[in-house]
Amino acid sequence: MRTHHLLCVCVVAALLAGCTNDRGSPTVAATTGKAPAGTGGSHAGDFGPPQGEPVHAVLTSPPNVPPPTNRKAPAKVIVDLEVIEVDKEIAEGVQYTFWTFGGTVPGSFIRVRQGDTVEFHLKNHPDSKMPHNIDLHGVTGPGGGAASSFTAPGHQTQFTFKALNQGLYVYHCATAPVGMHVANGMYGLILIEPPEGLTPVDHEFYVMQGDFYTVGKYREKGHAVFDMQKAIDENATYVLFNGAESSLTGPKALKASVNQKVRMYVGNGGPNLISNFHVIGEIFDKVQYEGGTHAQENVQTTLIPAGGAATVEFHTEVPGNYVLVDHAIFRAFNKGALAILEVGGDARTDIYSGKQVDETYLSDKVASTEAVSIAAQANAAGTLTKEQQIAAGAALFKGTCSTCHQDAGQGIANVFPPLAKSDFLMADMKRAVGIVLNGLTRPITVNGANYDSIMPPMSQLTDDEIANILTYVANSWGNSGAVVTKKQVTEARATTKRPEGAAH
Ligand code: HEC
Ligand SMILES: [Cu+2]
Repeated sequence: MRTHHLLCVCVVAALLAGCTNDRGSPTVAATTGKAPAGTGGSHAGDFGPPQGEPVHAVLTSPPNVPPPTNRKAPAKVIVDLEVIEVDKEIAEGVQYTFWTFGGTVPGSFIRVRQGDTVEFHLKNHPDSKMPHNIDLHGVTGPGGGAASSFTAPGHQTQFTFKALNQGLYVYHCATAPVGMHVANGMYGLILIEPPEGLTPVDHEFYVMQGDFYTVGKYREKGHAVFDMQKAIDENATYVLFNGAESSLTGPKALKASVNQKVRMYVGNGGPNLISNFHVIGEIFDKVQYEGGTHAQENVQTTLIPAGGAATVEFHTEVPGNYVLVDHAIFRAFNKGALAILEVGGDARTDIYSGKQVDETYLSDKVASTEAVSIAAQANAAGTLTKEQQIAAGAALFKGTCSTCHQDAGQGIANVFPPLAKSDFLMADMKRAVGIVLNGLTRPITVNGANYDSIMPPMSQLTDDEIANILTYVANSWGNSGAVVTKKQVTEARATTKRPEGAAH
């Protein structure tokens, strides 16, 4: 109805004034009555000198977004941003040294109004090892500020810019080697509101994708180190929302209720990969693609370039878990690009019948992996117990192996052999390590029944994950009680010939 009405307006306007065939024009024409000429770009964004007392920008950590500026005139806005190099978890039991704007990945969210004069203070913490600077894509001037903000550890610099163009912009560090600074997490978003502000919504969230490159494998426990060659080869170890695998899952999931309007400011820091941003089970009512002014409607997946952003909006109808992914789907399930929006409220069976399939679809991604982390720490400290291995193995088994072998290891007759009381398994635990690493394609007999099927190689699991899973299996459902150590798996991995196409 609404669209139809707006189209009529545009048709009338077109007859009278010559309507350009531009995607955003009907709305612009209908709401402002002006010629649909966009926002006039930087020429139209200078509303003169700042008025009133200077204000300090409210900076927020992801996934939070500062409140609207609610200002009607240009102001002088002071931004204080501190660069801090921090050790944090990139995945359960995996530490990484991030370089950050404001202590988080992505960096603090900055929100100003078009026409504001921004006095930018960049501080580099005295404990930093590196000099840093900042290039804001919303700045008109050399290097987007980078040329004026090179800041050594323990120093601070200052530069001022006028925010001429409205939009959602990425900022990032641009100190050599630029790719390394970006890959270590040095990026964030600055929103330059249109002068009239944005329409109110119930929730605003700040989500930013980035790709990470480590010497070790995905989820390999311990302190992961940046891998320059993998970064040059664009061979990401992790692809993440908000800088860590569990930053927006479990207790940290985003939360909303049914019948609410949700707006997400979604950035992509890169350094290399384009995001195919998608929310499983939702349709974006509106996408301001590329962070610009025009909007596309009814979008399933939107492309966000490295060093770009998009504003997506949708309305919630049905309660449940909605999963944010990079729909280049191995990134979601095998590199970490997955986040959850929990929508609470009453069921709407008229819109969606309600059978929940989250559990197997998302496997271990939504389950708590605390036990895995505890086991990894104990392993590093040399204090790992059988009980800790079993607890970690139980968490990992669910979703990884249970999809086929079933939750209680009972298997499915003629298709997936049982692991519970399996004579085949118990006869040779070393062989079992090889099966998990390399898969199995030859006919076997388990407890008198024949199987001639295919188990895919699970070599994406780390050595301690495989050790913990098999220890759990060996100590469950009436099995022998054997223990498999990480060392045994490492040896098996080093000595077995990798089948064609198997990872590592
Ligand atoms: C995609 C389905 C699938 C997944 C996932 C899977 N398996 Fe299997 N597994 C099979 C099939 C099928 C066989 C039998 C292969 C054959 O007939 O050669 C098998 C065989 C086995 C065997 C030897 C037979 C037995 O019952 O003792 C073991 C041990 C085993 N799997 C362990 C695991 C473990 C541990 C995991 C998780 C890390 C796992 N599997 C994940 C399908 C799967
Ligand atoms: Cu830097």
